[in-house]
Amino acid sequence: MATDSKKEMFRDPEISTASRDEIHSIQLKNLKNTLKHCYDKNEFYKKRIDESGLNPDKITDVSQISKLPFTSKDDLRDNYPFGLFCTQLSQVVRIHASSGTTGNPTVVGYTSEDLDVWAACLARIMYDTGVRKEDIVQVSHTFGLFTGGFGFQYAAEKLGALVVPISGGNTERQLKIMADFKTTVLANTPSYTLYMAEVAEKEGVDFSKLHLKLGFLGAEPWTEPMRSEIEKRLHMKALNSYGLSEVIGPGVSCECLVQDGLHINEDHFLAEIIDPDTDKVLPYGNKGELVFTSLTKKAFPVIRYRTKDISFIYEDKCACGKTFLKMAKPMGRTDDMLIIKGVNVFPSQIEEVLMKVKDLEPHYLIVLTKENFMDKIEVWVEVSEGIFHEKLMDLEFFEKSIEDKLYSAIGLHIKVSLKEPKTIARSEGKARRVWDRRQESN
Ligand code: DLL
Repeated sequence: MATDSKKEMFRDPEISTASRDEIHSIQLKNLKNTLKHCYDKNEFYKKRIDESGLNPDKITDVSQISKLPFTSKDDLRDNYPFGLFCTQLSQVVRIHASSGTTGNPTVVGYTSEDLDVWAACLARIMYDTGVRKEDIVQVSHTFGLFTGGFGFQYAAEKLGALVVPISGGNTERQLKIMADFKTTVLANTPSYTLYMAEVAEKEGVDFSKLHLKLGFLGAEPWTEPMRSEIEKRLHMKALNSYGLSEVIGPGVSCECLVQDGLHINEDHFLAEIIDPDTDKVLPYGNKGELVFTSLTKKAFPVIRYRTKDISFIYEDKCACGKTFLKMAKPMGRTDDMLIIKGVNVFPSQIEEVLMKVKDLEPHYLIVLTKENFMDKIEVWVEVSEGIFHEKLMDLEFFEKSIEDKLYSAIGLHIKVSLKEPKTIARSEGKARRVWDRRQESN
């Protein structure tokens, strides 16, 4: 990764290192424009803004946005497919959508200007972590209605890198291309990245002999122990990249090389944290639900979109020089939270414990069932090669010791069931960590 003195169009260090006052004034200007645009172009938003009594022209501080109601996934579904678009459909050049398990998918649209903004957001992140036009970027996120593939494709192209749009799946081929093309940067989900490591070991591919330096990993929650495992096995630095289709896709926020919190692209996205139960805005540093307002999109702006992702936001004098607010890596989603016997549990808390135990593989599944009308939680987790064939007694002892660790971290008895290596389904995209079988049980 070489240095590049030429000023590129996505390079605007004067914004990402500006004073907080300057950032606020950029946000204020962009917020007013966005609200006016939504008001003029969309009946749904016009009604909402009228009802709130807020006059976009009279806003003097971005915090006044709290007068406006939230936009929820249900609002998007109720207006399926194009009801919340704020431009003519003829100006929309791209659609993405998020699947969702029930009901209509949520559909998002981009004008060609929006696509430029999106690419610039992510290109800036990549550039600031050292990615240059000499790099070879392998995009193993899927291409399609999911934003991961195209998001990284256009961003990496914008900074002039060579992009390999391989998409997800066919892991042996991924590894061959990684070796043959001398891939230096990987865009992927963390779970699929780990699977790549597993296949590489089976195929005799040695990552220390490949050229990977940096991975932008995201689209699902992951933990610090998982990061260490990925960095160790793939011989690269792994950065957490966050985004969601409703807000733009990847490029909303990402870690810098300091790897301590994700800088939010604040000139494009206004972040708030709210208490998901009371809907009240929380001061910086408090954990709650992330809410985003887009500040520069035209086809599909969102006002106070409730992400259901749990995090906290904070100011930090980051060693990288950026002054953008940071968000902590998302710990899970309000709708991921399991309530078992009155205890709130997030899959990521279970992962955190499992990943610190020696001789366990980073492949697990949380299985929920019902017994006598009571919820039962069990975690299946693979043990390392070799261990499984040791005496059964030892395995039982091992299971019990993990159950104790889970109990002391979470305060809940979670049954542990050790599984043979490579028996839990792998993902080539976002991993599914919970198998809810409660409807099947009594
Ligand atoms: O996952 C966009 C993306 C693509 C982000 C590639 C990063 C890399 P959706 O499919 O709409 O968009 O899913 C969005 O995924 O609300 C979070 O719950 C989760 N998510 C995304 N990034 C992270 C992350 C893309 N770094 C939903 N950590 C979000 C935890 C994440 N969860």
